[in-house]
Amino acid sequence: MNTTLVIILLFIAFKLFSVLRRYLTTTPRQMSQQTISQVEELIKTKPVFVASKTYCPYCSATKKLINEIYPEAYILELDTMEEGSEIQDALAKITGQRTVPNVFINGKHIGGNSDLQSLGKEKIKKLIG
Ligand SMILES: N[C@@H](CCC(=O)N[C@@H](CS)C(=O)NCC(=O)O)C(=O)O
Repeated sequence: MNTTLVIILLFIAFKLFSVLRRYLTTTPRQMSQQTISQVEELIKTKPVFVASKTYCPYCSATKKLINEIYPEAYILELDTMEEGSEIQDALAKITGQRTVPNVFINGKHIGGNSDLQSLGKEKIKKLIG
């Protein structure tokens, strides 16, 4: 009798733990106001700021084009940074864009790689100043 009760209780505890673990791991991270401010500061102070990921082909195309025009661009490789996901969340909150690359020129949000490419070199040069 006691053994059956212990088994039932263990089963219930295990189920509760599984549900709780699923809930905790799918709840979005709380992004700090500090991260949002840091990202806003980068957008404001860097002539060209690109949030990128090392394995992303769109990011490679963006970096290639930017490097031809403005090699001093400030590039963050989010997948190599501990706080990369939090920065990506902050960028999504600020711009509404979650994907990388996420490109800014003189504080202006340009968008992703297709947005940058469609501007063309001359327009990009003008925006950089
Ligand atoms: N149309 C976008 C495509 C960008 C895109 O799909 N990027 C992928 C990485 S290659 C992405 O951000 N995936 C979501 C993520 O990495 O969180 C552009 O031109 O920039």
